[in-house]
Amino acid sequence: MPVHNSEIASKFDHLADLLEIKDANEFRVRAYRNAANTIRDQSRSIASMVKEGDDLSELPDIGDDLAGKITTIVRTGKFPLLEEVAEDMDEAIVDATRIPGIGPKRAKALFDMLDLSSLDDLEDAAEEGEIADVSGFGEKTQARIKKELKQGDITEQRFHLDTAEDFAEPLIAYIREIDGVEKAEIAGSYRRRKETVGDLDILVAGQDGGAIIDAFVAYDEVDEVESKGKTRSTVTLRSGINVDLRVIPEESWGAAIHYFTGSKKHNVAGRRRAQDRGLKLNEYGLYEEKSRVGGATEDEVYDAIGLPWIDPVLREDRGEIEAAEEGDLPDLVTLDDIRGDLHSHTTASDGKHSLRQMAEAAMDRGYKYLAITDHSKSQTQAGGLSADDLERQIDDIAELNDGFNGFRLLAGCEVDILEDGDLDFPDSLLSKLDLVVASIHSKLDLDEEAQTDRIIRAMDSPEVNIIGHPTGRMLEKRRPYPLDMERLIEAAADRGCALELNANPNRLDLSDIHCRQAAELGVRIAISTDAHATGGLGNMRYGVDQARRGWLNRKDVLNTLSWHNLSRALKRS
Ligand code: DGT
Ligand code: CA
Ligand code: CA
Ligand code: ZN
Repeated sequence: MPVHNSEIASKFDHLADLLEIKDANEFRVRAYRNAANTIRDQSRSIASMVKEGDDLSELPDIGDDLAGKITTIVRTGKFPLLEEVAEDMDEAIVDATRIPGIGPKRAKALFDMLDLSSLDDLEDAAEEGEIADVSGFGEKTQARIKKELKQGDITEQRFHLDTAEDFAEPLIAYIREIDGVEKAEIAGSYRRRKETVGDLDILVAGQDGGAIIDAFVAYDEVDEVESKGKTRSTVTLRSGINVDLRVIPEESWGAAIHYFTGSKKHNVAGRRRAQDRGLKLNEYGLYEEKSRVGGATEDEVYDAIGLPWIDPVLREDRGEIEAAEEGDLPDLVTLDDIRGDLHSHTTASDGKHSLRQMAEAAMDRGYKYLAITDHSKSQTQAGGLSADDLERQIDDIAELNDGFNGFRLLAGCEVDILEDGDLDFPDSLLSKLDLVVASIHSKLDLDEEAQTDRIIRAMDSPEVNIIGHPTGRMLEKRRPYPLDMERLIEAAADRGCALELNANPNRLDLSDIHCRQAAELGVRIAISTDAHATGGLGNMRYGVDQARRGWLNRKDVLNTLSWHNLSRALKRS
């Protein structure tokens, strides 16, 4: 089985983390991180590029040395440098980096200063108030560390949906080819398109369970077999993700896929409705007294409990059952409804491709428009544009647009929101743009009131159209900054400002719940990829899935509008 892009990328990221803990040269660390991003953003499989003899050093940020390392990983599945660096590494420090807000550098500093050797030590130090005394750390960080360690979930790994896909899709294709498999589907949180998944739940309809499971555990990427029976098996794949597989007879398909899709709460609600109707619903079927009355299809299951079929993305027991009962289910937005992308970067700031390359990639996706929103001047480490640079880019975009037919680049900017809520560029400059995304990239640790005020002040500028990645969360890495989301959403509604649903699978920021709250108050959502390379535009589908989990329909989403209507919607004043 070929090595997936996400595996290669996470090896480089991991190496960068370890090197940071070891105080390695900062440029070297950055080089590995950039490589990880490039690899993750590739729409093509790096493994197949290696197989075809493509020159990897032509990829952005990949030199001969990195190309060689990638080739080794693809050919052998191993990364000797990473193994070498990991050898004498203190595992506890590595674990500590999973506490949101504690990166490799800070984890190392804490362990050194307080002479710690385990997470238990760290928890004790937090309890005794020693952390607040270390320079660079305060009461707030100490309280956070205490809280995170108490929750005890920092060592329970969840997988980003895109990483899970890298492993799940080839696996399900393999399973469908096994003799005797009539049907196979991935259920659980994966089918509900949740932003992170704990494990994969695979359901197979077939007769000879034993033989099917033998073939399943023989799959190349299976690293460990935890259990193996006639109807069920649990294994761990190379990535560390667990897979639960169950084999059932085909006549139970509907009841079983319904059960294993979940969520648990949705199931419980469904079972209760069945009981109210004198029926029993479980993973094997629908029963009246002792006899089976259905359960071969999901439609049959829902029909028996008096409901239309409910899309898996809605099955969280957040009112979908009541809505279904009243014929009030949302008409969910689809990827086909998306007409363009409203947040992207080019080589002018920290992107990897030119205006023209980004435009062509957007046209290839069938888009009518793409907003170029490079960083503003304060973002020096991300190559932020000066006012002059931006003026020049506006001209360049106008010139390119003259040559396009039925497509346009929108001149935009991802303008930094400064500490006090001021913007990094004056309104007089921003007013020359088609669209302005305003984002926070610094001072992430303000308290809730200050941070909320800061964003609301930014929205006071009538030039701001969209708040970028509104909560700043990085899934499994950084919690959202403290924000009063209700107040923020109300302020956005009052001002006619949209909120972004950043489609990058590492962010998916806004959350499903906040998308829904925003839409209920009439706030439009921009589903944007924040692409830093042409391949990044492909992340749109994760954003759309998340929007669907947030009950959004087409009219809730800004970038389903034609350019004609969008240009009107962007005029706030
Ligand atoms: P995950 O893996 O943490 O991302 O979340 P899920 O939703 O995939 O949960 P998982 O893998 O524990 O179980 C898969 C589905 O099986 C779950 O969504 C609903 C069903 N299920 C599991 N345990 C129970 C249970 O105790 N009661 C009911 N009604 N359903 C359950
Ligand atoms: Ca699961
Ligand atoms: Ca499971
Ligand atoms: Zn951006």
